[in-house]
Amino acid sequence: MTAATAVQPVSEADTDTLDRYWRAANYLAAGQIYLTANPLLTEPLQPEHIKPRLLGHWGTTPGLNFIWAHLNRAIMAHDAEMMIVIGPGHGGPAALANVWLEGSYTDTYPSVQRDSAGMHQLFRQFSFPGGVPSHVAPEVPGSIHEGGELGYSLSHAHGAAFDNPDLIVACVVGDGEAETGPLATSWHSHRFLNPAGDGAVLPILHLNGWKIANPAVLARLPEDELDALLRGYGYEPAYVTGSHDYVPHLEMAATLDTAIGRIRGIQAEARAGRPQTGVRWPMIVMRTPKGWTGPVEVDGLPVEGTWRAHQVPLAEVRTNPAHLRQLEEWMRSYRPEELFAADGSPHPDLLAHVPAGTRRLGSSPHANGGVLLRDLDLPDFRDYAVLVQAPGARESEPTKVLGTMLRDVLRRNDEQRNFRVVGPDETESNRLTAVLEVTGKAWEEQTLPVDRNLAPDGRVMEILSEHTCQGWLEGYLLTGRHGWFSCYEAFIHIVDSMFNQHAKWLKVARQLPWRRPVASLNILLTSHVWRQDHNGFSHQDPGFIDHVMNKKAEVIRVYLPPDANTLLSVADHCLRSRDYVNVIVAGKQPNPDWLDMDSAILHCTRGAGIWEWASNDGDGDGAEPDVVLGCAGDVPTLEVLAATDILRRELPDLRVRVVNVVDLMRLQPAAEHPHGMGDAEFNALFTADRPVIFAYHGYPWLIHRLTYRRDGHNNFHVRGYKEEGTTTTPFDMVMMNDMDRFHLVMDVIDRVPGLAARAARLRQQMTDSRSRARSWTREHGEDLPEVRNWTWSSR
Ligand SMILES: Cc1ncc(C[n+]2csc(CCOP(=O)(O)OP(=O)(O)O)c2C)c(N)n1
Repeated sequence: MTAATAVQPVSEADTDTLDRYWRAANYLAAGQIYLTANPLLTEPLQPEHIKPRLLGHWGTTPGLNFIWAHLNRAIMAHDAEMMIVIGPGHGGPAALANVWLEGSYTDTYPSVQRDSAGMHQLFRQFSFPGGVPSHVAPEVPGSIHEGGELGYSLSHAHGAAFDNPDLIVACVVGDGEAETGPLATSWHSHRFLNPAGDGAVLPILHLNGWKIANPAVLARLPEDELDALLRGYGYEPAYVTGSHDYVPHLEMAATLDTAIGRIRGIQAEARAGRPQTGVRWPMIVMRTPKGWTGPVEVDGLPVEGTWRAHQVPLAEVRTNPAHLRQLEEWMRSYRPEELFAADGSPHPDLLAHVPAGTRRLGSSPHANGGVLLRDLDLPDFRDYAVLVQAPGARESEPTKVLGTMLRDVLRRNDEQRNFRVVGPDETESNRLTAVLEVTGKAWEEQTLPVDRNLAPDGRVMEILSEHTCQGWLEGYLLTGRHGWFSCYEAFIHIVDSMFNQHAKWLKVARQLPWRRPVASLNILLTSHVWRQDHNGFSHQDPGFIDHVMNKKAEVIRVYLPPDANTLLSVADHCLRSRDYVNVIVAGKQPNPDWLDMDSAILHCTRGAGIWEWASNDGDGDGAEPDVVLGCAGDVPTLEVLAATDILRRELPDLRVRVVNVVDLMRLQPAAEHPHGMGDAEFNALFTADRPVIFAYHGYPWLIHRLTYRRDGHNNFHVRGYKEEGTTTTPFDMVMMNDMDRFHLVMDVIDRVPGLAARAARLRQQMTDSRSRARSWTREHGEDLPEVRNWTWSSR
């Protein structure tokens, strides 16, 4: 990176070039929205040249084109490496126009050349069946941010900037987008951005005044109030204002020059060992009309500079000759004959400020992060194994054990700086504390003597905004790095919608051969539904798994490791995987260690399997089980084993098979999910005709949803979380939801044919045990000793 250098101010000739480029981009954007033929307007516009369905968003587009044109110049003038994140990603026509003009589009899609045939194709395919989406979707080179769901631009931009010291990420924030919760909190992201080791983000707040139908709040604030707000967020705002009559090329160029100079100045100081607190990063507030340069009025109503410009300013072009005429006048106002040669290629002079090769915004390798992805240097996860001499003989805290492995992942990859751990203030609460032995928690603001583990270059990132955590990590992953997100299970729902968007992105990206695979998004859910001693009902919701299950099977994985060694094995697998969202649910409380490491690896490789040591079916004589006890999740596994213990003691003739499921997707049919089991295997495991009592970590109907096509589905009886909870003991919690060992035994008695009469006394004992366990908690404030101290006794 070059240090702050004096840059030639732009000349009038430069602004003329920039303006020609801008006009070309605006022309190409309008053409995409409207035209299906006659792209260069070589003949008068006819209704048959117009698309039958007019789709797309014009309003934000000319402003985006203006920004892109100026970023190009700044990249060249400052020899800068830049990337663009477009918050109002509905402005797809702008991104497509620019990547076509700069040649990135043709490099990515050689069938769309920079000539009239290519322009025709560019126009026709936009928002057209079988063509390309109207947004800055994965199909658009140079993008890591769809923008369809507003709010995530700044957090994505910061994720891209972390550990990319030479990169400046220009981030366009819509003034409507700025009203969203995620965006509002993400202004603080720079407080976690280290000028020495990270790149920079240059926010460009696009005050075009309107959303779909309403004014945007920030656009209507008195200037001093807006300025105070942005300064309060820690920025040094600079203002660029344009209007119908005035295009502020000179101001924009000078403002970008100052901003980049300032960024480099801040970085130079920090990199020279003179870090400062309270750094004020530059940002630009660009106030220009919505639908700038488009129709001023349509049918006597104002359009340019109003909400009416948001989508398609002229709606009836095919049927209304006045609209058709107006469109032609509008498009000809850009003087395409001055911008494009007869063969449709852009005149080389208007590309004078367009950078070359990978400096083009549409060709940034950071925006196709898989090309930069380096494998993590992973330790051997077996080295962190807990010793298991007999199943359940010892306990450990699974996430604490995992923390030691993650610590070493951080340590081993410290030099390549491509792994971060994010979480909303919970890394220690989630018992991943060991990671802090090798790094700090990122923090650029003031510190107090009482603070612990804060460090400007910390690789653990904590902000109490699940949105920002998720956005940072998505930006980090999509630019070719790796990470780990740990979150309280109930509050991961805060990012349901962000998860949706990321899963959609992955689904589409996987179908684009030029987008290289990126590291998976690993989400560890802990402090889960069954262990809420401190908090209770508000902190109980295992429904994220149900939500995740709605997404395309090829990008979704859900793991429920029952103990520490299986968690280690699952984590290793997830850290090596690509292009998935891996959801791992694991407890942080002391939990029996069931499997030694070799068995854990075998079990995780199978994904679901019979726990021979717990089962007594097939003992010697190969007889079939009378009942299958299924379990998925650490607490359900504990309860199933405790129930098995009772059954084997009290009903020794009953043949019980215990099946544990660690990879939830194994339950699905093979046709539905790549991990799905074939029917023969499923029947062998669960039988086609024996009762299956299944204890599941989350809401019970998910297991039904996953198994409804199986032969034995009618025999599946699932216990899980029934939305009952409060601040109470662990066992009371499972009893409240009828997933306790006593209830599972009752379920077995009720479901195994012939057992009801034979085991009536045991059933009654179980009811009594539940009552006793409940009264004990009321009297003593803790669980019954026989429950608390229960351990698996192998027989
Ligand atoms: C979270 C979310 N809520 C609602 C919408 C619907 N929507 C699409 S564009 C838009 C207005 C956006 O305004 P702004 O961010 O200022 O963009 P611009 O005016 O530049 O188009 C809205 C509300 C959305 N895309 N995402």
